[in-house]
Amino acid sequence: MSVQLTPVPLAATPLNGTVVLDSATRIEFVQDAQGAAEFLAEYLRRGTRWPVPATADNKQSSGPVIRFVVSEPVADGSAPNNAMLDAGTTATLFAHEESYQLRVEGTEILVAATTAAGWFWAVQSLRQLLPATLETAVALGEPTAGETPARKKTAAQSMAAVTINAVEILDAPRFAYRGIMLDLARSFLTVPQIKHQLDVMASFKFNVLHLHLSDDQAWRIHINNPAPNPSGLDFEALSRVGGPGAVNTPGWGLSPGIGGFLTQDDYSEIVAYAAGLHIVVVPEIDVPGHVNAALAALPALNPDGVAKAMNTTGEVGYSTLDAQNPLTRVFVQEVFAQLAKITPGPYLHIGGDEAHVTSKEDYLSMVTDFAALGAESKTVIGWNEYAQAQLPEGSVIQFWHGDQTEVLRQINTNGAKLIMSPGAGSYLDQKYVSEDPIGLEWAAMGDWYAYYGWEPVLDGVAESSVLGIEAPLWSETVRGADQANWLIYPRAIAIAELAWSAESQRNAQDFAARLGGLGQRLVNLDVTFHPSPSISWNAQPRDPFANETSANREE
Ligand code: TNX
Repeated sequence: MSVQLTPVPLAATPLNGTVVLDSATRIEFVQDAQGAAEFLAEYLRRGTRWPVPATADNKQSSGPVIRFVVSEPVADGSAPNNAMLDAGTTATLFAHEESYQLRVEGTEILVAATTAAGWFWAVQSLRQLLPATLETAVALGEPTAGETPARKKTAAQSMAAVTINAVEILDAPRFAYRGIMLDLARSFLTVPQIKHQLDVMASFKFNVLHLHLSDDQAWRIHINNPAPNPSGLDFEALSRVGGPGAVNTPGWGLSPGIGGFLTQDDYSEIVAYAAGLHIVVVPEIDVPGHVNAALAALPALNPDGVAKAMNTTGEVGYSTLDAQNPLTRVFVQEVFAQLAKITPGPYLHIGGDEAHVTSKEDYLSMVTDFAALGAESKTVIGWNEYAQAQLPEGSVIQFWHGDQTEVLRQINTNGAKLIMSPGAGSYLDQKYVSEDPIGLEWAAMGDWYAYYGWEPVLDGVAESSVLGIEAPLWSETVRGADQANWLIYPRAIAIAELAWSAESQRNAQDFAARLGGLGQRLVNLDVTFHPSPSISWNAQPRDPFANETSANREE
């Protein structure tokens, strides 16, 4: 088997000997690498109880030392030298802003990159070269139940020494966009649960968290009433009326969906925490369909001026905004503007899927307008149906199913970029097997293998038009973080490798062996993964369904 790293790196060359880290281990960093260096220092301190001083100097003194440096430029021949890569590959590799080099040899570990993200991903790789016991959480006697970021825990006792085999790793991602989507609308997750998810995602080099914040059943982000508020729309009713909603029909999930909403401060807290992990948050407000909760909160958006009743079934495709109502665009503009203002990332997701009761003419006119409104401050993303509309140049299309004609037209004539989220192969809400207690089955049931083995570049599309891959977790049947993690892991790890690793390095058998070795790490991170029977796991998770009563289970 190759080096024990997932996603598998572009190149890993075993070197002679080992590096021994102990309580004298220090970290030295160039200024730009401070964030990653301090992340690692804190990680080592908590996992080992060593002091691990981290300083911005470069004394070149003897080890054990972990040195964060700037990658040498390639052109002058002083390129990182690696037997597995020719000079051309090395040059391309090191032109990539997220690339890094990790050299473990003698008494030091060299962490080389040119960007904060590059150093940070190097640290995530280094984590996996260290013992799983450093992933401090449950194993050290402080169960978190998914409530607290696991890496905030501290080891019970000081560790003696850690030995790492000497190795050189050169790495860079295949795709720039590597995401997971959480559907907060059908069932809510709390801020600590979302932060925990971010911690785990970062360890597999995911760099996007897409939050599905509104749907028929609920509205999950507080919107303030603007002052002045000439439309008279009571935006604060969105979270007041729509916040408590969730999928709540027998047969959908083992227990009722969970309500709640994020204040704008909650949202900003998530965004800031994600930024510290080099993860960008993409907020989604789904329009013009999937809007029943908004129509329940704001009567004036309805053609007859009467508020819809909240609807907490799992049905889709029955609601629509009214293209003829002038308040529709006022509503969308205000919501987008407030969300854009608290979103430092470049993207705003405007939905656009399954508007089955919107006439084609109304759909095209609304989505064209909504995309233009979103594009005033961000690059818009929409589900692939929205490719029929007139989109601003360079918009992003998230492909989930159906006809590709309009998608290809937008890519080939309007500079659109693609995010691949095919139902079969990336949807994390689908069951593993039909007996599963939760999950849907409309797209395709399957385990990690089905998520590992597909080609993300569509026929007729250049690889450069594919931004990346996102795996969505829809939550009609998912209750809380443990059940979410059971559906997400290990399949999202397959997606992480598909999104990060070079096609030439991917191998299902090798992946399966590495995956089994991640079991203890996931357990220590308090991730209640699905113990896929085809994998020989080195540890088993606790039961994510333990809190469901047998009455619930029989439903
Ligand atoms: C389709 S995927 C939807 C969601 C559902 C999901 C369930 C997409 C853009 N729309 O509204 O939650 O199927 O798998």
